[in-house]
Amino acid sequence: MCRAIYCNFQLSEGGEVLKLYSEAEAMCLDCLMRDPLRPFVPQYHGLVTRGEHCYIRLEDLLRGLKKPVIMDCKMGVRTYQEEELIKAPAKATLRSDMYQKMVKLDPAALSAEEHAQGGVTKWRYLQWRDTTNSTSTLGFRIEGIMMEDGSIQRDFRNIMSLAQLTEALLFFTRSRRPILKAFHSRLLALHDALKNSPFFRTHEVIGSSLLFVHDHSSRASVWMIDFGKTRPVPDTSELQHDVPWAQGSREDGYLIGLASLIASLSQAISAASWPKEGSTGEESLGTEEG
Ligand code: I3P
Repeated sequence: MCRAIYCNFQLSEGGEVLKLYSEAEAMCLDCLMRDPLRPFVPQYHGLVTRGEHCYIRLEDLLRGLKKPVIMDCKMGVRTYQEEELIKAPAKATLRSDMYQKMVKLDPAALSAEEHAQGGVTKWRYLQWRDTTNSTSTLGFRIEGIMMEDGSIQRDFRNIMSLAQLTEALLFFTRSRRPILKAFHSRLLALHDALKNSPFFRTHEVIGSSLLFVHDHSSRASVWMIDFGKTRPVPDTSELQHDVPWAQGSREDGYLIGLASLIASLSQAISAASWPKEGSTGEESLGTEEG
């Protein structure tokens, strides 16, 4: 989440957010400003140069919020582009950092050859990563949650089941029903907008997140962010986004993730209505519920 929200961002003088320029992302944002999805993405104000770098000028989604709590959900059944997959065998740069992350979580997932090399390709890592959490099965994963005090909780990144995701949503919202309901309505509206969006029909949306934000005053919203790995499909093609991916189809499973999120929010709303005896709704997360 830190990568997505702050690490390559700077605050500009006008209260806008500056994000390091990417041609692919700028093209997507330009297109989105003329699409039914516009109300769901940060407003794009063009480019600006600061020193040696060029930046994308974006609406600050946190403006006016007091001590916001933020959750970043990375959408889709995969987080690598098909072009990464095609290039992978040819451009076999080995990443020792990614190998180390795999060793730490699941050394048995690595082959003897990979252990001997002490490195894996990025594609190999991303593909493995997508199967160690809810990405490949439920079509999204929680990348992280930023608390009121600015601390970032990443314990959610290996969550696999819908029940665990519901627990995470209850933790994130402190079981506050109005916030859960606001997120639920916003996602239903997003679903309608996606169905009517020419942009969505014609783009493979990879590595893009839904950013959930709320604060003490119960202001709550959800935004689509991060389009650096989103690519247009060839002229005559259109994607469905709600079918499993098969190599060559370019399907991203974005709507599978959205349906899972909506289902999880519905469960959280029911759970928030009937708090367990003695429950504050603020229990710590991390327990598997079945
Ligand atoms: C990172 C995550 C990011 C990926 C990044 C990985 O791993 O998969 O999506 O960036 O690659 O390190 P983790 O989930 O363990 O944090 P991209 O989505 O931009 O490819 P990077 O190290 O090459 O930036």
